[in-house]
Amino acid sequence: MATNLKNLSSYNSEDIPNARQMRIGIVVSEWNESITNALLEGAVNTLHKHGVIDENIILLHVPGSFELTFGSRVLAEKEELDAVICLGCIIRGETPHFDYISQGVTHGITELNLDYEIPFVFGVLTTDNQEQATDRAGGKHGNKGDEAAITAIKMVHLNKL
Ligand code: DLZ
Repeated sequence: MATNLKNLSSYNSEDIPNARQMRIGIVVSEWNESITNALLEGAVNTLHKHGVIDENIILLHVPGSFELTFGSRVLAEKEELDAVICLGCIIRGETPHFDYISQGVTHGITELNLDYEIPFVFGVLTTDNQEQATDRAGGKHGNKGDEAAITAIKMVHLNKL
C-alpha cells in the first residue's frame, strides 16, 4: 500500500486551509503507548502549525483501539467539535485479535462518519510488528499523527464549504 511510496508527514503546506478557528477532539489509545504518544505528538504539532490553539484541542484517552469508537462518540456528544481524530496502534500477534480489533474499529469509525455531521479521522496504525509501527510513528515513513491532523483540517474545511 501507499506508505512505502508516500511519507506520512509529507504534504504541501500551501494546500492546507487555515485552521485557527477549528476545534478538534483527539482520542488516543493507551495500548502500545510509546507509539500512540508519538502519533499524538505529531498530530498536536501539526494542528498547532496550522493555527489550532491549545484550548481548541480536546484530548481523551481510552484503554485500547477497540474503545476509540465509543470514546470518539462521547467526545462528539459532550463537546462542540469540528472533527475527531482517532489515534491507535494495533500490532499483529499470535492470535486473530488483530483482525477482530482492526475490523471493529474500522467499522466503528466508519459508522461515526455516517451518523454525525462532523468527520472522524482514522489515525490507526495496523502493522505486522513493532518496527513497522515505529517507522510510521515519527520514523522513516513519517508520522501517521501528522497525516491524521492534516486530514482533519482538510475535512473540516470541506464540511464548511
Ligand atoms: C487486547 C488487545 C490486544 C491483544 N492488542 C491490542 C493492540 O495491539 N492494540 C490496541 O490498541 N489494543 C489492543 N488490545 C486491546 C483492545 O483494543 C481493547 O482495549 C480490549 O480488547 C478491551 O475491549
